[in-house]
Amino acid sequence: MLKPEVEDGEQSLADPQFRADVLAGLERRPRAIPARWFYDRRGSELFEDITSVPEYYPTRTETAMLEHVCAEVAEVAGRGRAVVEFGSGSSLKTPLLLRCTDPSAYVPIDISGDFLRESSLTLAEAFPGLPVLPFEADFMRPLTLPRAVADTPKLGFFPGSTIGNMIPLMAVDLLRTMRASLGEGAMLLIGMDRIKDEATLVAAYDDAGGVTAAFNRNLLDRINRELAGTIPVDAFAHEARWNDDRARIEMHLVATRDVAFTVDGRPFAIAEGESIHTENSHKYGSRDARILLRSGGWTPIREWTDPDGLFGLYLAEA
Ligand code: AVI
Repeated sequence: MLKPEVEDGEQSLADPQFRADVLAGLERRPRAIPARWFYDRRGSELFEDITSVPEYYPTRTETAMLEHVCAEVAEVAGRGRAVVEFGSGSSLKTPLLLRCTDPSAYVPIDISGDFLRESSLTLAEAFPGLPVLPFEADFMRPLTLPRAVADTPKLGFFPGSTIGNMIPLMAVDLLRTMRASLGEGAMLLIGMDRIKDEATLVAAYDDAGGVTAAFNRNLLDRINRELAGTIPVDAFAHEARWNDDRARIEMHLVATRDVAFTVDGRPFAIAEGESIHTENSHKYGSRDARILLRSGGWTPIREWTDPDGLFGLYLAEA
């Protein structure tokens, strides 16, 4: 997804889907740009930084949980499955799972080939003898997995509560797609962040050090870089809001003054106080998570949470 920077006046070389999503998103009301566009190189680095800020509990909580529940996952799922990780990214939680499930192969799937290649090499070194079969693909679409694992039962792995970044309708679609991609007899280990008090949730998405704010505003920098935009980034404030009706944290970029700018030559005006909605992060209680899984064609068979009930891990079977 990395694209060269564009000089003023040069024709933009950006991803056509990025251009289409940004222009349509700025045009519509309320204005909204899909969160997937956060993740250029800088955005991916900033996300890695977020995972270690004190307020952002999901990553460290889920990682600690994995260490504890892994043996039980192995017991229920059985050894020798092919572990298929959806959106493997930098795969930091993966070794924890691979160590105890004794897989026959590891198939990391990611849309970003750069990340995928780097993390696959690291894992292959850490697990000599384990076939690591990186698969550059968009896991939102049905996939035919590598032939080497065609006849092996799969254990899908979808940590990080990434499912929460989709509206429930899309989340259900994705679960169904995963079921189809993983095939007969598959199991799925999935992480979902839980509903909790508003202050903890808002702080996790608006840390005092401003890392999440930088992550959010990097989207505007990216638009300026790749779509010849003239957005005055300093005129937008990061805001994290808890939407109780929809059980989700929303991230917004709110104009702190009236602004006018162009993107790809198209003019836009945003009034003070108006926002661009940039991300949803849905939270699921235990029942909600089980209903979601069942709606997506999966039967939940085990679930775990941490001592503070912050995060949920679910093991389900197809
Ligand atoms: C990737 N995803 C699960 C993160 C989340 O918590 O929704 C993205 C994120 N956005 C702001 N902080 C983290």
